[in-house]
Amino acid sequence: MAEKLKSGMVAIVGRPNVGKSTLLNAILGEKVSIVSDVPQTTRQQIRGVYTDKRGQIVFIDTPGLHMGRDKLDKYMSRASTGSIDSVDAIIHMVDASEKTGSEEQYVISRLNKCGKPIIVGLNKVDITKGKFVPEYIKLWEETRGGPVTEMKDLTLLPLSALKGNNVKKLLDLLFEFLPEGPLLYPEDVLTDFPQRMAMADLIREKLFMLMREEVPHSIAVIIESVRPKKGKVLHIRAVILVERESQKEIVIGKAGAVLKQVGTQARKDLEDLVGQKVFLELFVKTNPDWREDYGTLEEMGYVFSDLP
Ligand SMILES: Nc1nc2c(ncn2[C@@H]2O[C@H](COP(=O)(O)OP(=O)(O)OP(=O)(O)O)[C@@H](O)[C@H]2O)c(=O)[nH]1
Ligand SMILES: [Mg+2]
Repeated sequence: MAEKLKSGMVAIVGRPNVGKSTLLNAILGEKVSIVSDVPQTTRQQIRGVYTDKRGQIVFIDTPGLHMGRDKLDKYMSRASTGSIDSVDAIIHMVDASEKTGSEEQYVISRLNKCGKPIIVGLNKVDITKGKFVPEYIKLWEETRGGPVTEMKDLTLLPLSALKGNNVKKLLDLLFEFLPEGPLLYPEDVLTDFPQRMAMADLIREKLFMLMREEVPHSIAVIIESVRPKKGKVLHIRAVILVERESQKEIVIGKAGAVLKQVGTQARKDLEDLVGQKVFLELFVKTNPDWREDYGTLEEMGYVFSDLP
């Protein structure tokens, strides 16, 4: 007789920029969550569904935990810690090529007493062969007051989300922890992230890749309209919000050069997403308070009432 199916939810949490979204994409073999080298790239929970003959794992990619103060920061923090209570297991992602910091301590303090199986994903071992792994182990040991080898709920796993190293092993471990249960989503579902938000995020990813310094955190994208144009072309109209006039100039670039590059790169990804030709129209507007403005945040798709 075939073994019973297993299923459950797994949250991927950690500080910004450690590779959480890269891991989700590596597991799914498709780009579901945007990735950039700018911290705080992911701004909300993104579910990715992995299915094989053993069953199904619903992964929740979360915003990197950090200590910001405005409404968007608070939303991001709730989207991250709020996921901890509703899952069967947790992947605590760390960047083992970088030193630990106060943010790491904060993450561990949130995870410490959650009572769920935790896999510590020691990521980016492809860069410095996990130079700082002992620091992360020490942090957990200090928090718990004992050796990691005696922590039954904690498993350490070196990873390279970028190269895909140990991703299969991670899935094996998770299927061991998960309870028996039916598929939670139809077999062919990859994500439940609303398509408009996925579109906005793809455009934001290109902006993050091209912008430097503090500009990315001042950027948001709203999809204003999506409608079929003549033939098989999909017409997408998007507004890029920035906080200051000076940022507007940077985003547009000399003679529109930056905006043009964003448009070209984003259009390719959007065409992959929707499976048809796309005509992309981009506008840049200034709104100094968007990170604090519920109305604007809701227009972007952030649903505050969905969070605990
Ligand atoms: N060398 C190396 N780079 C990686 C690895 N995993 C992720 N990265 C890079 O690290 C950067 C951040 O990756 P993300 O997946 O966006 O990180 P994140 O944890 O989702 O970040 P936030 O959404 O900002 O919290 C990107 O430039 C990735 O290409 C890895 O295993 N090795
Ligand atoms: Mg991310």
